Amino acid sequence: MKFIMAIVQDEDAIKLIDKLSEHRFMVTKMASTGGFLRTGNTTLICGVDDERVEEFISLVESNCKSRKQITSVNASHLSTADNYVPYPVEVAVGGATIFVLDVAEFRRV
Ligand code: 2BA
Repeated sequence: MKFIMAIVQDEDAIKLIDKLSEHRFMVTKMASTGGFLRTGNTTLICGVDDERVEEFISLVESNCKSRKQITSVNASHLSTADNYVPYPVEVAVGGATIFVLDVAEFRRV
């Protein structure tokens, strides 16, 4: 068994969870926040049988879009201690960031 952690955009989360459930994957949804954009995203954690990992990943791939977001960063070369100069940068977020870990033991009690 593998432990999969998939970080997805909030906009994709509900549809993806519906699809995963349809395919009989067990999913736990957690609210999370991206460290770079400091905006909300969704982390799904799932225990998946080894032979179904690729099926899981292709469902994530087909239900999570890449989107562009604008964020402000500090232009340090233009800023002084009391003069913050933000400038906009565009970043591409997603489809999804997926971690697949080996499970040493899985029990339901
Ligand atoms: P955020 O940290 O808010 O990052 C949002 C997007 O900003 C990233 O999209 C990436 O395109 C860009 N980005 C992140 N850190 C950057 C940096 N230091 N400099 C320039 N651009 C940067 P994604 O790569 O699709 O990541 C989406 C979300 O997935 C991230 O949200 C974070 O919550 C999570 N994530 C991605 N890689 C991760 C990792 N190696 N470990 C833990 N979480 C990760």
